[in-house]
Amino acid sequence: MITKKINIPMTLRPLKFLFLSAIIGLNACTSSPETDKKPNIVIIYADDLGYGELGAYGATELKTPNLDKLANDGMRFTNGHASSATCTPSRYALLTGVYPWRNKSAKILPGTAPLIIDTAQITIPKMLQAQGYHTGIVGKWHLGLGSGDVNWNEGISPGPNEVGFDYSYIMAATQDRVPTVYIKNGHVDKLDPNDPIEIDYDNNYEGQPTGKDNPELLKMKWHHGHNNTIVNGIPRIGFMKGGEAAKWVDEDMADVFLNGAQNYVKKHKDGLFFLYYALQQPHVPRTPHPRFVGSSGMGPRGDVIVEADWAVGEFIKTLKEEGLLENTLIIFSSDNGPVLNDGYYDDAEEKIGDHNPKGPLRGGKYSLFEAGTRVPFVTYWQSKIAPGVSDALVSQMDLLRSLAMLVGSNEKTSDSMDMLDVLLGKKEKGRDELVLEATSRTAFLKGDWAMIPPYKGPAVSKHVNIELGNSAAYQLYDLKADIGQVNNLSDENPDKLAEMIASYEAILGDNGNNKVEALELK
Ligand code: NG6
Ligand code: CA
Repeated sequence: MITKKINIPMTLRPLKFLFLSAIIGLNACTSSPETDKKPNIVIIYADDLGYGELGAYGATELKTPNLDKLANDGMRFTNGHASSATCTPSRYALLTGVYPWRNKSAKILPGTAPLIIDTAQITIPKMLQAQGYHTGIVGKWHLGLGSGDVNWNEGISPGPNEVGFDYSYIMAATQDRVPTVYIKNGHVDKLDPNDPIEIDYDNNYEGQPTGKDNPELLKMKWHHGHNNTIVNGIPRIGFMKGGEAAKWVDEDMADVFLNGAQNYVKKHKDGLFFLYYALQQPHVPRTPHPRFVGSSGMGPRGDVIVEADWAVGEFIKTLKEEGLLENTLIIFSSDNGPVLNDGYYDDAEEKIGDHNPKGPLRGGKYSLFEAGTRVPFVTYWQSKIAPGVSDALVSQMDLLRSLAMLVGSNEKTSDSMDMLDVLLGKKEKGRDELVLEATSRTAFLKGDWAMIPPYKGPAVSKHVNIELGNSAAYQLYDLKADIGQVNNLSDENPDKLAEMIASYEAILGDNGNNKVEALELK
């Protein structure tokens, strides 16, 4: 687009937009029936992708041309946050618009956990359904299924279809957890009824090899945890029996989810649709398709990021071919920050070279420091969003209310704020404040400041080698001057600290907790 070449500061962007609208003959600032048509909406959500992982966010060693194009042709947010430094809580907040710490079940879930979204609760897909959208999810779920003791051989409910998705094609939890099968609209896909599935997170099934006892059967070795049932030569978390024909092939997963996403939009192109395309990369186990092995020079972790970038490119190509790209709002982000060794020996640390997954930030996945939750965050809508960069503070939790505003819905939640104009690049000012969560602890952002209350527990997780944010004292950082959170100003600036604590406690109310929950890394 012509606009790409013109670099105008954010403050002048409204002018830029008018100017460009004039030269390209569009009148994007006044409404007409055509331009007021509701868009299709797609959320593409990566798993464990860090702030510094994309070229558009400063990566130089890893090539991500498709995501860079999306970011450079859309609004690229430099201060966009996942709600948590781990997956389940972030996904809960994304879909429900509610802080994850309000729901005590919003923690990293085993594959057998019950659904943690109340089926009466409003969600993005439910809100959009009521506005005439067809809604689908393809990819990682990790929000629990059923109401306890799921029989995997029958209808699995409640799940995505009961909280607003008309169509679902998912993995239940994570790629490293059983059950290692795809679930389509509440039924295990390709299940042979003569080979029923059993799942147990505590006890193995008799005679079944495990990662712990049978290292000779492994093509990927476990580093911590991940030593239960072996599927496809990869030891998992949890025990699984049966379901041979239904088991996924990890190396095909990117293609399977991509095809699912492409088929979904092809099928629903004539009406309005919402697709939540939840990528599995670069979460462990990192299993690039052979086409991508070696593509990054960084081992499997880099290779699956290249693979994810390719998949996003292919998906956007499909939108284009189907004539849908003009009027589809695409939101791209990640559920939490990066981690290198997350439980398998896969060369992630050894081959990282000069790539810096967290960019200039401190911490990573599981951390209360910025790299835990500050992630790539991009909005793209060819006919409505002019390319730009925004420093506004935005949270994924705000999507519910913002998308409601976009489509004319009155739905609101306790915590989701209307950031529509910010997401569309029409307004510069984002949130004033935001509570962050990481493994049941919370921290606080306000203005340029970050405050982390004292927590017991290790400063650094030795397994994943990440600074968790735990300290005996309050931490206070001026992110404007110190984005790397090096200088703790809590002693120097007691007034600011007191102000931060007061605002934070006012939001948390009875949910305030300074107790540590030990990070469960077996
Ligand atoms: C941890 C796992 C880790 C990953 C994480 C969830 C162990 C030792 N570690 O407990 O590998 O699966 O849970 O990641 O089991 S998340 O992105 O879904 O939150
Ligand atoms: Ca994750």
